Amino acid sequence: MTQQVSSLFSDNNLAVELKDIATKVLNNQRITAPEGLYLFNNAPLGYLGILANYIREQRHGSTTYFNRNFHLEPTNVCLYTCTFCSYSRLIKKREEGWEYTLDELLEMIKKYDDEPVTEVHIVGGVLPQYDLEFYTNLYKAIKKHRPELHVKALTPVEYHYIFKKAKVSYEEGMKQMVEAGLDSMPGGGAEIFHPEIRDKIAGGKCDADQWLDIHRILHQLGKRSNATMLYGHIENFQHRVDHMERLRRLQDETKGFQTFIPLKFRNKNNEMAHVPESSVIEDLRNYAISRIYLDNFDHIKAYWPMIGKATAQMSLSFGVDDLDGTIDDTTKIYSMAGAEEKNPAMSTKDLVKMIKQVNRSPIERDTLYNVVTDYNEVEFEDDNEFKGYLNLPVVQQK
Ligand code: V47
Ligand code: SF4
Repeated sequence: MTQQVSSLFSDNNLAVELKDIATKVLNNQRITAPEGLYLFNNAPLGYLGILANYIREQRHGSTTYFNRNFHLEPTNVCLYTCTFCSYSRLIKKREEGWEYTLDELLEMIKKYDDEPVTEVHIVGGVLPQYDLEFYTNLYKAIKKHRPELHVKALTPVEYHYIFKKAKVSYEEGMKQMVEAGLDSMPGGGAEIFHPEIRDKIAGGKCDADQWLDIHRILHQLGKRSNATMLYGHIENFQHRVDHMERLRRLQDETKGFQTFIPLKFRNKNNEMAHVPESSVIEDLRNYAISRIYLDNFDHIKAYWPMIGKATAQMSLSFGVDDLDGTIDDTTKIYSMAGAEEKNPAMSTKDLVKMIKQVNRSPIERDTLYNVVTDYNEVEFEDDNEFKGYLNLPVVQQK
């Protein structure tokens, strides 16, 4: 037990319920859904940080993972009308959006030929011409051109639509995708599973069971995937616990999820602009509770373009052990929604420095968490010049 953790038990003001939860965490016991809800309603940030950081350091020490990827977004025109989405253009306004052909997408892939990227993350809107044939041909073409590039592509939202249109079962459809070159699936499209919220913000697209079924099938085919939760809008804490509970159950069954990525709702340029965004405190509490609740997930990831670099640095003390780093401004999802980072590009050097500045150990990984480069021994010549992102005032020593 660390000094910080033992301080929780000697705190006479700490509720007995919180001490009981801390005891469970120390004994590697799973917390229940009511306990998860209790944390959301009652736990102070400091308490959550101590427990989540304890779990993070037990599992990963100070290691902080990142990978070098780029995004490919075939289209931003979409049949669906999710109220939180700032990115899509409705079919009736499709001239304002983009719809790339297979050849255009391959040209984009080729632009990275000389870059040491290990993964392409493909995501976009849902449209009839982007069908089973289109995506199997795209995956095959990518693999033919650059076989070692990991294809992390689409979500159950797209696959559900594609398979329904092609009149194939989820099993058959996912088998064809994997045979064509799909290596893993990103975590998007999960939003909030509970129908009370899902029907209001993401009506018409695949429901919770369909989302989970498609992940289950991919896991059964021996592939891995991620999971997200879009939080901080019209959902309440019960909906967040319900969301994590459904993920935890599937993970018990398949062990196929690699990382959980909480996605902070951003309110610019969408139909939910009137909904205020969550505070940084709430963001950190949410990371910490995710780390405590999802005991069968190896990793918790922060998507820095969305929360900003300073919050990303702080998240590394609240359960997060993985940062998503894009090497280029290749995703528009968050800049269009009012995210901190208008051009979410950071060089590997800057990402490494950002991690080292908060005394964590940067490791570049591939998609499956194999080590690519250990940056702990690597020093950059201008290390001392780095001022960091927190912009803390200089405290004069007396
Ligand atoms: O499903 C859309 C979210 C997701 C907004 O698996 C918004 O490695 C906040 O899933 N405010 C897509 N969020 C992105 C995604 C993702 C990102 C990084 C890494 C991985 C991974 C997956 O973006 C959507 C939706 O939940 N989103 N609009 C918005 N206004
Ligand atoms: Fe379409 Fe995805 Fe936007 Fe929903 S979140 S409108 S499915 S692009």
